[in-house]
Amino acid sequence: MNKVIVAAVALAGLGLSSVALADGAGKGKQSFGKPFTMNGAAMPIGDVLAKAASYEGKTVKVTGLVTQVCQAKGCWFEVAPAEKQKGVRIKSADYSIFVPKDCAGRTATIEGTFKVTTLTEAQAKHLAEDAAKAGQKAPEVKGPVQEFQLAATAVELN
Ligand SMILES: [Cu+2]
Repeated sequence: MNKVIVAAVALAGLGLSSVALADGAGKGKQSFGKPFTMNGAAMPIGDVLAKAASYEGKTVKVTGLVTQVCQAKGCWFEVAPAEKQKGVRIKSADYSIFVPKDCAGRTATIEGTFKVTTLTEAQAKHLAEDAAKAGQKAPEVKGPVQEFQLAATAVELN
């Protein structure tokens, strides 16, 4: 039963991401999810991460560099102040946002709810494997990992 569901979700994800890839070929502006509801400029993600505890559970509008993307389905991506810096993992609040798998290096603006969470070693491993490109080895993961997450409702890629 589980396998059937996973296969169905994977197929749905493939369909959606191939549409997104076709749209994203020119790397213009792309929007995903619902419209933004917060007016005003997005905060640099570094400002939020520097005071992570005070943003726990809050809805924020942030911007940063896409540093990693789920290579399985594009169902999550990571946004950081700069390459090789700790960032925040962005997932859609209701698993409805799939971004192009090649969007690393682009600037993203996201609205969503921020939280600090702890991944089990198994979860962290799974996500590291998702991020590894075909033929690449996932980085090793040991023990639980603290991470920042954003449950996104609106995403814009530039
Ligand atoms: Cu994924």
